[in-house]
Amino acid sequence: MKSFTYSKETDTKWQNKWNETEIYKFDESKINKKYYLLEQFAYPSAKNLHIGHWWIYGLSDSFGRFKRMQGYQVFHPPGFDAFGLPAENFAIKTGIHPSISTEESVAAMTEQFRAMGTTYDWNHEVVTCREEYYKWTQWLFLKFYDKGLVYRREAPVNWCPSCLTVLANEQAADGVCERCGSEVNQRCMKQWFFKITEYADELLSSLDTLNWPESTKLIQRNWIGKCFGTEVDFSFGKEKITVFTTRADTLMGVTYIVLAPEHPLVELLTIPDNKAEILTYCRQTAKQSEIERMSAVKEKTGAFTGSYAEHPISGESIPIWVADYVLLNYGTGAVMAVPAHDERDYEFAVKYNLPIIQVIDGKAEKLLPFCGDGILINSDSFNDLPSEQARQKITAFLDNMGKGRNTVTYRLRDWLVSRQRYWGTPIPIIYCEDCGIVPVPESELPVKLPYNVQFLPTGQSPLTACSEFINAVCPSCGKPATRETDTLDTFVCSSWYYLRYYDNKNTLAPFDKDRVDRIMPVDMYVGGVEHAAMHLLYARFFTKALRDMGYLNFDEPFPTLFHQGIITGQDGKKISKRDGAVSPDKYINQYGSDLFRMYLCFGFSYADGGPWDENGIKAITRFVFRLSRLVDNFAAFKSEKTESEYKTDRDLEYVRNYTVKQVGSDLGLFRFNAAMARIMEFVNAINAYQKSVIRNWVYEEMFIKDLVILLAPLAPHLSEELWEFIGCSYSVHNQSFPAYDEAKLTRDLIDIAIQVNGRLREVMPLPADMKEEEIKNAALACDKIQSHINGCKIAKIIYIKGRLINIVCDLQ
Ligand code: ANZ
Ligand code: ZN
Repeated sequence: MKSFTYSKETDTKWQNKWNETEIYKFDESKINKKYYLLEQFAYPSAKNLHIGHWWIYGLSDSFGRFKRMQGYQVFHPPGFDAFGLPAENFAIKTGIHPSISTEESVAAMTEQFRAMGTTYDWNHEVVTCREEYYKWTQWLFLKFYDKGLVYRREAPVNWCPSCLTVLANEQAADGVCERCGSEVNQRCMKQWFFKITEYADELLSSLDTLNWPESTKLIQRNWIGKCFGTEVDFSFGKEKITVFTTRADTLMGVTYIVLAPEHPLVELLTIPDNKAEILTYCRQTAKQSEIERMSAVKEKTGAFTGSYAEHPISGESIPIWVADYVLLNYGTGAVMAVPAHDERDYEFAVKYNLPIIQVIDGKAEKLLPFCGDGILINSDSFNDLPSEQARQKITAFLDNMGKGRNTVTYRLRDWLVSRQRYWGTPIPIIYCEDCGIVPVPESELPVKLPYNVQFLPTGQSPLTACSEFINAVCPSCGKPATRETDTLDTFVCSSWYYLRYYDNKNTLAPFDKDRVDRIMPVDMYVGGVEHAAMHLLYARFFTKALRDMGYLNFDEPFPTLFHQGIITGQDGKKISKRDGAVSPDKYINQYGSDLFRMYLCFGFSYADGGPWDENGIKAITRFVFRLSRLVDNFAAFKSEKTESEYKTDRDLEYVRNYTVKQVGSDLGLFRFNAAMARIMEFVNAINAYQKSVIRNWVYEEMFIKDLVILLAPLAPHLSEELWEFIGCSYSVHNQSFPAYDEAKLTRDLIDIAIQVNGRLREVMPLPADMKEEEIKNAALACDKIQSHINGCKIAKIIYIKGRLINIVCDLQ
């Protein structure tokens, strides 16, 4: 008799079969049962899938397999976020063209995804660097432009001196480049922006509707940073300087005004004598990053414009300063300084000898600055009011005079999308000397990335030196014109990819509205928490904007989100290509891919991750060994015996039902490690049964089948091989997830005597904790009892707890 084996060859055998039979092809006729499972976009920079990829995509795939078995038509498409800096830097180093290295990576990763045994439906693949995709990224850019949601302006931007490109605020969050760690500085450049701020309020409020981890919603809330305050106008001749404050209650304590060095009024306000000093100061500021400028520990610096503004209530003259601790992009770019009650203003006032007027009485606290709320003093008619009330009164007072108003500001800035790089979606814009900014007409899309360019470490995009690309004809007047040479941040590509998958062959539009409506929203989005403030926010913005343009019918792309943890190296740092030792290939070649997948499932918590440790693989090897012996034993026994009646085994039934119930809930919650542990216990229980004296193969087979089905999501090839080995027909992956019997979920049974009109007719072993109603139902469901009742009307049922049931009928 042939014994069961599992190896790498088993993987290949079933991968081929799955391919031939297109088992994972999405069946459009079953769209009403769709379940859209999506993992974060794969980035094809590495030539090999490393453990991190297996972790993200392999385990999420197991979740998808479970959903299939629950009867869903799972839509699980693969894709590659294929533009980006690494391929271009690689080209500068090696001379290999980004399109070649990227397509090679895509091909290699595709092979590996197949080797992993994923349920991907490759018919729906999306690769962002291909013309058929980026044409539509450009198309969408133009739609946003038409709608006024894209604009170009001169802006101080985060510049990474090592990557030689601009970074979004989100990519320079700690003042260092997210990619290379270099310190970021500021530059002023003409840049393209998406007006995400227009959606700040909705992006914030609809967070409440999302089934996301609370911590992630909080990150988005803070990033959006909604803040209520007051705008106050200080007049300067005919001009007015509007400041934003959250502390209108301190208005009578203002002793100077500060403008951001880049504020448009600075030039006008600076008196001739002070021009030189102010100019030098503003130039120095430009060299620093926003983060540096906001640093609490940095010594405050500034310069006096020589001008004074009029206080809106007292009419006093207030000196106007310029200082880098005020940022242009927040509030109005100007503040009213209240040194008695604000740390930064206090420090500044002490340094430059400016007056300090206390207007809030902090009672207990005697030292200035006192930054809390309190009772107003030195504030004329507003004296004695508590801060909160004073804020309202003062704002209303200003509003009445037309010198102030309630306002809301957001921390969120518009999304800067220009990148001075080659390997990205070209921005479809032409500059004409006569017509200015002219969008490329739809019929001329895509604006193709030219192939023949030079990759040199000059800091300039290769596109700027590519005349074939730059020289264009103005679509509006026909004169020679030039193309925009910036490309789009890759986050633009990933802001809409989830809309393309289902309709990825569409050549007329990025997607068809009806089709997208049927497949969206994504039912489960699996991705890392690092995307909380970027991708997840951008994609939500895209969805909402496209809805308002009439292209979509829903508000949120990813109502349900799961974050997997990360697998770190032994040192606790994120695993990277450098950890060559942890390439999964050696395990896969040695043991087969399922062994590796099961180890990832078993050895770590998917939600938490943890440091990589290969020792646990042995436990899985032993498990597969025990499992193989179990089915060998079963097959041998079956071949010897004939089919026969069997006696149920209470313990085995209990473990079976318990396992089905637990594994079902564990898999639905990504608790793969718990599911694996339950399945191992189930193997032990079947093992014990095989040693019992009343063993019966017909009975045993039911449990073995369930076992193989339960294992299928976690070990797709191994289970398929087992399924065939025990004589079942292809495919285990088309089986339903087993049901369990709640009644068998207790080991403690008591015998209940069942009488009909006082005569004992049956004894039923029932769970000790079964409720009266359920026990009555169980008794009535029994055939033998029904035959004694014989259709007669039941007068009453008497139950004596833990002992008997007497069914009283009107016997005719
Ligand atoms: C007067 C005042 C008095 C302030 C006081 C604070 C305390 P949050 O809460 O973070 O939104 N501010 C306004 N615009 C600014 C800018 N562009 N750059 C730097 N600082 C700016 O902070 C709001 C407060 O930050 C505002 O309230 C303003 O200072 C300052 F006792 O106005 B306050
Ligand atoms: Zn023109």
